[in-house]
Amino acid sequence: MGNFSQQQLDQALRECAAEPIHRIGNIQPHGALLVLSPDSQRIVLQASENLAGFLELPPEGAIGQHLGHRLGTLIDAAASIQIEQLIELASAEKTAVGKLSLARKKTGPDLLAHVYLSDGMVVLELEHDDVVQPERRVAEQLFNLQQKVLLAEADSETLAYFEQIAKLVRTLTGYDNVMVYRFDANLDGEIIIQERSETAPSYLGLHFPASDIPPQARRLYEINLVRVLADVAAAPVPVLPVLNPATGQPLDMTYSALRGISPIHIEYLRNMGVQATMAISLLQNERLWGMIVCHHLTAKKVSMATREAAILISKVVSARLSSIEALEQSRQANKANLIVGKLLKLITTETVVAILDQLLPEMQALLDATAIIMVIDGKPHVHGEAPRPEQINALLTWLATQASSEVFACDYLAKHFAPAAEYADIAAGALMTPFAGNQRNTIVWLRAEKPRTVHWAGNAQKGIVQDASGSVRLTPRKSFEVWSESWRGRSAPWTPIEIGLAATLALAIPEGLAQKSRCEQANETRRRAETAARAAQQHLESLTAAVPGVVYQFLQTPGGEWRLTYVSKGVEELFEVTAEAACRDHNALTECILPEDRDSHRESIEASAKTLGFWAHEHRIRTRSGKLKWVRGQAQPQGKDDGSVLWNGILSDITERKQAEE
Ligand code: BLA
Repeated sequence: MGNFSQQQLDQALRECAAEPIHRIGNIQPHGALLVLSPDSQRIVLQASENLAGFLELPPEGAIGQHLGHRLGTLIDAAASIQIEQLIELASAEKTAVGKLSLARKKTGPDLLAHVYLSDGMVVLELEHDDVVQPERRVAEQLFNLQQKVLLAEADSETLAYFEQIAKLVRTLTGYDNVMVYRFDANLDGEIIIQERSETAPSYLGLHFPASDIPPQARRLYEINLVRVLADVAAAPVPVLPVLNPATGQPLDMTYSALRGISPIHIEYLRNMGVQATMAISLLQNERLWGMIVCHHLTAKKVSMATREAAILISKVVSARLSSIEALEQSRQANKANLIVGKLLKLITTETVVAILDQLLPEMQALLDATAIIMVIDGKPHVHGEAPRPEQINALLTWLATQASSEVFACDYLAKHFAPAAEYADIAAGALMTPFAGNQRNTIVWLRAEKPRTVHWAGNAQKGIVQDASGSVRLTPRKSFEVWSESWRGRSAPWTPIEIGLAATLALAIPEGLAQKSRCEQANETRRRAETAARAAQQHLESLTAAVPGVVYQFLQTPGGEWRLTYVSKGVEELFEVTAEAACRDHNALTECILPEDRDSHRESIEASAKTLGFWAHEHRIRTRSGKLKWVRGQAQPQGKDDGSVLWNGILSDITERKQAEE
């Protein structure tokens, strides 16, 4: 045992899932069934082999007839009208139940009818109204239920509530054992409440693996809310002909109250020592949340009225479960909204790092995680008790291969990603939001290991068998003796609400922050460029300060305008004009030139601009304070592509030389 590959086990599970239980082709023998054509003729297309026990007519006599004609001798006009009314009701409500008054059938009990539609055809299921279960009691019990439901607090899944419900179901139905069975996120289940007779075994607190109820059965139970199996030992009755003439397939009995139960499940119940069952679906927002499973140690039929009451219980409890979830969801959504609101408030004024400092702890707490990693433009920002950076990088790389458009949730990382075993104590579970945009923006929550011992009802491994050909099959295990397994490397599972919250946050937060981070990066680049420019300027200043005279850069625009683009500090000594004033307006310098030297000065510059020849000129200036000075200018022009000319040059004070010459 236990030496099978995952592939073999998956194949075995697929085979269980492929059994078409809703088209099983038979019913339980305590009732009979007729399939009628959708048209007004109501021609009988199929009938159960035991029809004679209910309508005193063998199936071969009924098939091809229509209700109002030959069958008319059995189903009289009054009953025909009742059936038509039930069909009308079933068209609106999926199923309908009523008593038929059959004039001919004076002997024996009345007939109860259950009507539903199947691929457009009408299915009429008949049962004898002989169950010793006074309807009045059912009504009383239902009244009781209403009261209990109304009095119960509506905001938590309290065990006390389910205990009440289990007690109610037990008094209503009389089963030996009534259990509330709840699925976890992995679809394994646990008996959370049990109300039983002394002879029924206790399963309270025991777990049952997901494979006990294959996926097609779960889907069916989301539609058909109550299943009754009256006797595991009763031979099922075939519906004839096996293939429905309209569909070419066995009849779709999704809504049936009499459907024969899968032989695999019957074997399961036999192994458990159970002879009759009823199972009531409990749905939370249309997903199977759990079931009320009823066992009886001997054969047991329930009346249609009781079955209808069970459907009502299913609906009432399901409505409550849905509203509890909705309440919890809106509570959590409010918390998520607060976080998003905070982000919006901070995003314009704070840096990404400062925002993350504030948001990450709250986001971590929201999903009850041990650590959170916010990946912004591929860069992880970590908060909480997380694995080492290189471990996080490896984990993120692996998670990226799992990414899809849906939230990825895993409560057993090491099973799928072996290196995670090293740090399971701090990160055994991970939940990752879909990548936003084409950037790797995502949020990853990590959860620590939650070691625990799970008590199973039997070891499901014992039900795995290999036949002579080598293929592996799952069969119901023989023993339901407690079998304990210690769970390591797993975290608490992620609930649908948490997964929904993560999806909500994923919409707002990583992209917003990535945008912000890109802005910050752009700002940072600009700031760096400015700093670099300032540094270069200072460098230039320190160089030019060491040069005697004035270092300058002078520009003639394509339009012929002149501008000093740079002038060193020396200009203040030479011209008594600040460098800023000179750059603002070069006339601050040219106005100092003596009027008789101005023309030659201008002409020499124009000539240099035209020929791009080296410029050299000597002229006199008078400074603000009245000093007369000789200035020599020399500069190398450069012609630019746009037609402008740029000179880099030096102005020097040659007064002393001139005076010496004179
Ligand atoms: C169905 N299995 C079920 C159902 C339950 C369980 C409750 C639904 C029955 C119904 O709605 O009437 C399991 N029964 C349990 C559990 C308890 C219980 C957990 O009493 C706890 C107290 N079953 C197996 C294996 C397979 C399998 C290995 O163990 C498949 C290979 C199949 N289970 C199986 C099938 C059904 C089923 C096919 C559908 C039965 C049907 O509705 O026809």
